[in-house]
Amino acid sequence: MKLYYAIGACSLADRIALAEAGIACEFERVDLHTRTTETGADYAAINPKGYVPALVLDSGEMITENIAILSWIAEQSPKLRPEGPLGWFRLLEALAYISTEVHKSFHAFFVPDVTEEAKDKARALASLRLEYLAASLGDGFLLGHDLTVADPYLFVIMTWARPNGVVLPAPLAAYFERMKARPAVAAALASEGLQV
Ligand SMILES: N[C@@H](CCC(=O)N[C@@H](CS)C(=O)NCC(=O)O)C(=O)O
Repeated sequence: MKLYYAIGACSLADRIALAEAGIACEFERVDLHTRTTETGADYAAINPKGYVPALVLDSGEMITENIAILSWIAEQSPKLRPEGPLGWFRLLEALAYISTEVHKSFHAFFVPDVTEEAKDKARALASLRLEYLAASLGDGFLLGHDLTVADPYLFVIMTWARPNGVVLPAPLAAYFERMKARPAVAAALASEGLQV
């Protein structure tokens, strides 16, 4: 199995989730500017979408999109999804919110030629989206007492907050530290040479 990733990108969520699940995986870095991989391969030929993440399974089949990859990991490792009759749907609900509302609210910080005014608007929207999560967060994880695959995704987006002037609400700042202290998270950060 191989995960195509870029340093510090949302693909880090999949790397962390794979580590939490104990799933062995190879990793191949993608340069998102040149769209080539560290082995010199043309990434667009591997994943026509051109962006990371992409997970190539041992069967050779490829899964793209964080929601799909993280759901696949949760299927392999049921401890990483919430229990109960609505557990699966609570997970999809959280992943969809993180992807389409939280992740997307950071878009302005990663594209060229964005005005400061537009970035200010993005900061306000990102704060609003994070406030919603902070309001229901206890002293555990996003969906309760146990970590699920939604947590690494939220964590990675929070690593983008401070460098872009988005202030984390207090409950999320504490949660960020709890996540950082997990061995799988620390190992994944170290693998990409990141200090957050
Ligand atoms: N819809 C995709 C979005 C993934 C995404 O935004 N990837 C970013 C890195 S976090 C990327 O590769 N951007 C480069 C590009 O779009 O060209 C998903 O949820 O997996």
